[in-house]
Parts: sequence; structure tokens; C-alpha cells
Amino acid sequence: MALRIDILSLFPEMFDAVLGVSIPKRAVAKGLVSFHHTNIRDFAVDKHRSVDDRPFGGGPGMVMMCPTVFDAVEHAEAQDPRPATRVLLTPQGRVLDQSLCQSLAREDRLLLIAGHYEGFDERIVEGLQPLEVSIGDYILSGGELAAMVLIDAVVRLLPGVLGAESGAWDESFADGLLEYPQYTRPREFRGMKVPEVLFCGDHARIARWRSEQRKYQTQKKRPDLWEKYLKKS
Ligand code: 6GU
Repeated sequence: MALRIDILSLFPEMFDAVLGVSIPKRAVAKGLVSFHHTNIRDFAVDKHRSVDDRPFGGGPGMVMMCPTVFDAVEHAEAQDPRPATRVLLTPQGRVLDQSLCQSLAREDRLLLIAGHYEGFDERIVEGLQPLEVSIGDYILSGGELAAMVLIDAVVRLLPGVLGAESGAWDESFADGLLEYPQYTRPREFRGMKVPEVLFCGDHARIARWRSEQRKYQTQKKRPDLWEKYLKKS
């Protein structure tokens, strides 16, 4: 059965640009995933349709209120009998990486909650017990872009979305090393030459060179990943 992704946000239209093109669009067309939007503002009750308010105790910014978020979650969840894995997009969350994407790709229903203000009332975390996910250590104006990043990374892992070859490409990143350098025509460009080894015709030798390059590139460009890799192996 297709992965169902419910997206709760204040700006459902932001998602069209990403979900309506390329790989996500193809995945929907193939029946491998479906997207369902819920606008959190539709659950506001006052005449200003408020979804946020000033923080108790003072301080800057606005806070997403509990009632609208809880009502939106309950409304979305009632649309399908399958229980959803709830994901709250927040800079306080666990930083998304390939292994988290792989486990999310094995779920059959995800419910993503993207806020657009300075923060969520803490009782949203306490009451809904979501998995809190961040896409990196910087602050975005809202969780929508983070939700789209997560969706793109997860959808490409669903069986049948990519051809077998491109799938292997994602797999290899999951081992914790960067990719080897790639080249295509022309063989020489502005004095820069493609490494000779790639023309030797010896597939084992090319594979060895690529595997050394992956380690070398990782040490040089991502010493943090290299340390992790050494500890694991
Ligand atoms: Cl998930 N939300 C926001 N607002 N900022 C972020 C983020 C999420 N991940 C990184 N920065």
C-alpha cells in the first residue's frame, strides 16, 4: 500500500512547487505515495482565525497554540484508519540524516506538523508525543521547507520510485562516506583532465580507485563523518 503523508501547515500552497514536480510527482503518479494537506488555520475558532499567541511569561515572538494544532491532528488522523507516525518539524529536533530517512520510508503513514512561528506550546510535544525533527543547526522562518526536505529525501527511498541503479547511489551514502568524484565528456576541459584510471577498462581497478577516493574525499571535506566512520568500522 502507498505511503500516506499528511501535511499540517499554515501554507499548504508552498508545497505545490516541490511535490508537484520531478520525483515526488512521479511517485504519486505511480501510486507509491499520497499527500494530504490540512491547513491548521482552518481549525482556528476566534474571529481573527488565530493560530498563535504571545508567550506566557513574556519575551519576543509568538507561540503556536495547542487547540488548533490538536484539532488539526485529530481531523487529519481520522481520515484514515492507519495510525500515523507523528513528526514535528522544529529546530529542537533530532537532526535528519540518511538513516532516519530510511526508517521513515518504512512507515506506512507519516503526519508532518510544520509551524510558522517562533515556537510551539510545549504541550504540543507533551500531548502528541511526536518525533521532533530538525534539518540542521540554523533557523528557518517555518517548518514547511524542512518538511519538504524530509519528504523529498524519504520519497526517493520508497521501493519503485527510482530505478535500481540510482537507488544504489543513496545506499552508498548510508554507509557514512561521501561519493567518489565523477566525470563525463569532454575528456579534457580547459586543461583539466579526467583521471586516466577511468579509461583503463579494468572494472576492479576502477572500483578500488573509487573506494579510496570516497575515503580521501570524506577525510578532506567532512572530518566529522570520517571520525564516525572510523569508530563504526
Ligand atoms: Cl524543522 N524548523 C525551523 N523553523 N527551522 C529549522 C528547522 C525546522 N530545521 C532547521 N532549522
